[in-house]
Amino acid sequence: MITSAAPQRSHNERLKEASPTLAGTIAATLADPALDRFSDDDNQFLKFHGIYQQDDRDRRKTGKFYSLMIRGRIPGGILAPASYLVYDDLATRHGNNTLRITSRQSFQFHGVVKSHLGPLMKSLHEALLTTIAACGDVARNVMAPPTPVTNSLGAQLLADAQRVSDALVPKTPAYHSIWVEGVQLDLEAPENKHFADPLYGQAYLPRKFKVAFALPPLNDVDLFTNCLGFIAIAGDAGQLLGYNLTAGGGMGRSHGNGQTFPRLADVIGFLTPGWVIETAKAALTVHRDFGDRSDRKHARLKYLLAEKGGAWFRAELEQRLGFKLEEPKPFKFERQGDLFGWHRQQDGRLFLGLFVEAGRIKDQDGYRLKTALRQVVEKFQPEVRLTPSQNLLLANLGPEHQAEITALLAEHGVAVAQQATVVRRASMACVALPTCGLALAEAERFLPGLLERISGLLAEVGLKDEEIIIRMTGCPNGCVRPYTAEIALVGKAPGRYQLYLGGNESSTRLNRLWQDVVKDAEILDTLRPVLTRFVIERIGRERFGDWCARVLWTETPAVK
Ligand code: SRM
Ligand code: SF4
Repeated sequence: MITSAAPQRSHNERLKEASPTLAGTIAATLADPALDRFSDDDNQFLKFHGIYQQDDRDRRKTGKFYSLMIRGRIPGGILAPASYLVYDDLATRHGNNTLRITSRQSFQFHGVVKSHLGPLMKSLHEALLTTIAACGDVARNVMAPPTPVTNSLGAQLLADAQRVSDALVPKTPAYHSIWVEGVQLDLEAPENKHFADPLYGQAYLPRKFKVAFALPPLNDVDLFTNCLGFIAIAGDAGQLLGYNLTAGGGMGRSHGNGQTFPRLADVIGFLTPGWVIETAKAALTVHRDFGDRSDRKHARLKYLLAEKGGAWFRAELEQRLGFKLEEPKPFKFERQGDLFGWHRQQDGRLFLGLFVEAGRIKDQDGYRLKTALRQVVEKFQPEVRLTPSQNLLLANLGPEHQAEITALLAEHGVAVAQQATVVRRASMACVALPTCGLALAEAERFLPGLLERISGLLAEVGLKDEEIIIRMTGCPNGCVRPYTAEIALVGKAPGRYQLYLGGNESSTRLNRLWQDVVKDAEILDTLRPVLTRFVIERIGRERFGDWCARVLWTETPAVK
């Protein structure tokens, strides 16, 4: 009889099982000043602690210059003023004096050298902040709508997001021992050698797991791109009835590997608010138990949904929960994005939405956003909210301070009215070069200049004030969710991008590959004829992405 051998577990799987505390030899390396970097295996463990070892790719010709990227765990992107000031201060003292708002409502420090890592992490901990599970094969930062709502539904939704985030944090003792006590765990001690996380077990998940909450009609969290989603369903009186559960979304793909693809999540069923935590945990264990542990490119939950189907997932979930989900309730997403400028909250106080180009809070030339924000937060103590579009909201401000804050920002070159063109405000770029080890092309450093030229092109073809959602990534991993944008440029090689067209305003549709290779210098010439046709052929106020889906897709076969 011929039996097929079980597929071999990947190197990462064997690592996790061999060192389930995720301690590795991080503390020992940290304590050794002669070492300028962590070992390859420790790099894998570091991710679970929210840390990536990187090297400056601009300087590779002259050698490898290592530094660390550190990512916070900030559920819903909500920070008390004191916490914001800690992040700001640590970026100045230990990082490259910038803070990077991520596309999942967190902060990243870049450029932290090894000798600064320990002090930075300890200071975060002392301020009751954490980076645990911001990266790694675990549940990542939980997203939730950042726009302030003071009704009970909004508050309950944020509280649920926070509770889910807390419930999915791994319990390893290594985080505390390394970053707080500075002690290398004894890996041979039985309690460490045989440590098993109560939720994740010894091998954690096959891959990352992403959770988001959304409040229709706004889909500002890009809900369907997440592994697991909770769509709030309101009753007639505006109360929270419960959530529609979604599962199996994800963006990441690889060039030349047709087995990898972006996918929008399926709507699975409806649950009442009391079941949120148990449902999130049960869904995570479905990924834990069934995800592919032999091929990391095929290990996301989305591939299980794609191959086994939503009904299978629902049945697995119900079996673990011990009850049947209700059928999904009707809902409708209409738009995404942030509100900029001054807005009144329902409680009479104000919030201020600030556009942050590619999420980078910095001081540069006459634009001193970092200093300005520090002064505003110190003086007026707003709650700070990071948005999934890499922007920032200052919430709970008294109307009496509006003029003074506007003036203070203006003194630092930060405008409150007309912060950026409409197309720039709707854009996102991933970090890419010089820090991201996976970048094939520029993104954060290239998009601002490109948008300048695209704005010119839009004016030229008669679309001056047209909002078109444009996203750029340095590789196909999809870190700013390019596959739901109206126009996406996905890095293929230095100076070369794939061009995708046809996402929509509510982020409920994937775009399609329109051109496989566009040189950076030719992007405008490639877009010009398409935009010109759009102006002639659009129906009424039809958006660019919708026109692409209605017209372009029907006349042109999808590029393979
Ligand atoms: Fe991402 C890997 C940056 C959101 C899909 N991502 C990376 C790494 C860590 C590169 C690496 O593995 O060496 C990047 C670090 C760059 C740097 O120098 O800082 C990186 N990802 C980011 C951030 C900072 C992009 C940004 O400009 O804002 C985002 C951090 C979010 C956070 O706070 O947690 C970020 N990454 C995303 C998203 C969007 C989202 O989650 O909503 C995605 C697509 C959604 C998804 O997961 O499917 C995403 N990142 C990936 C992937 C592809 C995973 C896959 O399924 O194939 C990788 C590569 C990997 O994991 O192997 C990746
Ligand atoms: Fe790096 Fe690619 Fe993610 Fe951009 S999309 S940050 S290049 S992994």
